[in-house]
Amino acid sequence: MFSFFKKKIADQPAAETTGSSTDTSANAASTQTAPQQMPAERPRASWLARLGTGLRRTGQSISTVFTGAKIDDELYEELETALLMADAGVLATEYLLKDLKQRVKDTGTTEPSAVKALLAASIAQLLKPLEKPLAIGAHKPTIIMVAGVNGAGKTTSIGKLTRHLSDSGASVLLAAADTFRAAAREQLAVWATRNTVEIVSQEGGDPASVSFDAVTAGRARGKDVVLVDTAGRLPTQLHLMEELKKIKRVVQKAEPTGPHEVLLVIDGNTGQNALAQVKAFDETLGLTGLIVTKLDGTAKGGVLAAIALWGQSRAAAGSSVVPVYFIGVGEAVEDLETFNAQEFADALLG
Ligand SMILES: Nc1nc2c(ncn2[C@@H]2O[C@H](COP(=O)(O)OP(=O)(O)O)[C@@H](O)[C@H]2O)c(=O)[nH]1
Ligand SMILES: [Mg+2]
Repeated sequence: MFSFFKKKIADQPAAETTGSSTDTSANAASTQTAPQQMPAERPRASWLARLGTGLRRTGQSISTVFTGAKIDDELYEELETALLMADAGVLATEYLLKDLKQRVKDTGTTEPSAVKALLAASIAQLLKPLEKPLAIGAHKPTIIMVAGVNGAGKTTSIGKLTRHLSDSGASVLLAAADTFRAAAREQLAVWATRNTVEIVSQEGGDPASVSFDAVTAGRARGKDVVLVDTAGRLPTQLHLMEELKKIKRVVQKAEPTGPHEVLLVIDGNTGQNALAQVKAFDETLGLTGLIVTKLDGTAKGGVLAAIALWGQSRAAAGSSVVPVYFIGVGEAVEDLETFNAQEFADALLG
């Protein structure tokens, strides 16, 4: 059993302020659809196949460690190297090696090939706290702000999410708050047309004011979800990080309970730098979740282990873990799916 989104039904439905809209929407047919029913089930089996293919490069070098004849120091050393090469990071690598050795001892395993399954279990357990379904429906609209560096896959992921949301019966409004490049606005507009959802966009507009307008319009039109696309930026570009804060503040002004989700999109190829990005964006914005893209074709998918270990330290300090809501293994709409730790570990070492 699988559902793409977890839907909470609001205690009190949000008040509808106005009934009509006059803007240039891609499609006016997407009116209020209360997300009462569970979304349709997706073909998870074909996703698992794509996930396996996507993670092949990261998994291959780890898997070869287990082709030897015996479990010895050399095997563990090779595994250490493979995990570091996969960008699991020093701390997560140490953690996994220690945990694996304990599992080998506890189970009395003597075959290297059997150690691979133990590693899969160890990885699955480490990644498990990162699993969390994105909840839609507790607020109407649920406002989701999306940030990240240039080219991480923000706009594409928003497009894919829009499709999944629409398919599950939620009405979506897109906010083209990446006003930096005209092409970015157009790219989002293409996704809006493709998914027949409305978009709020402004030529030469200010990102905060576009966001404000979109949230206001989302409320007025009774949308279930407002997705705010933002321009790419590096955490070191302080004025641009300030701009993100401003967008968040302005969203809050338009809807005091929002934004309900602040997502960071990270490129799986980024390796250890991805963790630095997560920390920096979290410090500025207070992240509620992650989308990890481009896990296909990368040899650095181990970064999820590094993120999980960071989550452990946060949890130990009393903060909440920043979950991985979705992972992307390709450019097609079906290549973005919910993150599942067991599936990920199995696909990695399968
Ligand atoms: N292979 C692969 N490409 C992706 C994935 N997600 C996004 N892309 C590509 O990455 C490029 C940048 O994506 P875009 O959404 O424009 O990034 P943005 O600058 O963060 O908005 C585009 O060519 C996307 O098609 C993914 O999961 N796998
Ligand atoms: Mg973009």
